[in-house]
Amino acid sequence: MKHIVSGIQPTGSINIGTYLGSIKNFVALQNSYKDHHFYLFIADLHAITIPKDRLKLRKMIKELAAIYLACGLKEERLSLFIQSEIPAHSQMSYLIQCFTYMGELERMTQYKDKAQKQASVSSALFTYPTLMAGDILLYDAEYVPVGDDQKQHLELTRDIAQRINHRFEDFFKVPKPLIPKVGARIMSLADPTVKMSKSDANVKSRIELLDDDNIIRKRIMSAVTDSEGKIYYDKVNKPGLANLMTLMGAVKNESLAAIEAAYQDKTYQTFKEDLATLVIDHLRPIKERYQELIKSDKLDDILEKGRIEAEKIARKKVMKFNHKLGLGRKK
Ligand code: AQP
Repeated sequence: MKHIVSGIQPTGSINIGTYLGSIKNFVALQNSYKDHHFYLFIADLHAITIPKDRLKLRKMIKELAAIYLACGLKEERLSLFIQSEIPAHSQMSYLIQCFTYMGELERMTQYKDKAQKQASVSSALFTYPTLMAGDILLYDAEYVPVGDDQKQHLELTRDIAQRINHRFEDFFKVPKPLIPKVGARIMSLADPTVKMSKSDANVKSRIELLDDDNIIRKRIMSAVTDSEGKIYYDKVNKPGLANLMTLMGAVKNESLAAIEAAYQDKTYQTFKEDLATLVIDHLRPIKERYQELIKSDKLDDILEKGRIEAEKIARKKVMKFNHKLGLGRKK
């Protein structure tokens, strides 16, 4: 059985950017990659590379677990687990650091962006890509579905895997990225030059999956556009409108050309009203399923089953790697 691996950080309530860039894609992949098993995790170790409030983090971990399932992932084809509950992730990250160069980590654009926003930068933020590489390589993933912004980290993972394989004869499977064609990068509604993020201080920058309908409509109606008043896709000169068109395309599974054709004679107001209705209708069943899941014991059972399944694979892989490296005692 081949494996697909991915994770999301519980750094805040899940927004429509993360949903369209990753979770919606996972659901589609579960339907098209029927012979693959999914290892999906809640990346809580990644989340603490920037300090987090303890109680809020715990709440977000549970919320994210429920969101994954509420979005339509089938539990029977999935091991859903919490990263920190599998010690092999931290162990593998350290081993991988021994094969990663400072220069490689210094080139990571996400590190540079995030470090800029911090008064003091933890070394874990710097080595974050080695934790991510370990997350993937532990499970010998065939594919890793990621948004556009994680592409660089995945390329580094591939480089490290190839470097280790060169020394230890194909020890790791070299993973391939799966990047969605539309929705790979949803931008902030308040500033379309930056990515929509869970931790953006401006709540108007995003739509959260659990937002009330009236908030969703308000956010879309007040999203930044331009004064030209004509609907066509131009990412450079009309980034706000281009972002909303991308949003519509990703929710509807429709091409930008089709959206352009449907709205060429319409106003921004009509377009935004239609987009708001579309998003509200799309999120309604997700919110309903979420409310059922968050109250039930089922969620804990699924996370425990996922922990046991993931632990089995990950522990074996890290032990094997320890052995290859000559660590510990020979058994
Ligand atoms: N705006 C987005 N558009 C498309 N895809 C996105 N992803 C995140 N934001 C968008 C994709 O979702 C996956 C999980 O991301 P993550 O939460 O692990 O990390 P992130 O990219 O750092 O997300 P945030 O929201 O920006 O987190 P904070 O604010 O905590 O830094 C990834 O595949 C990502 O590409």
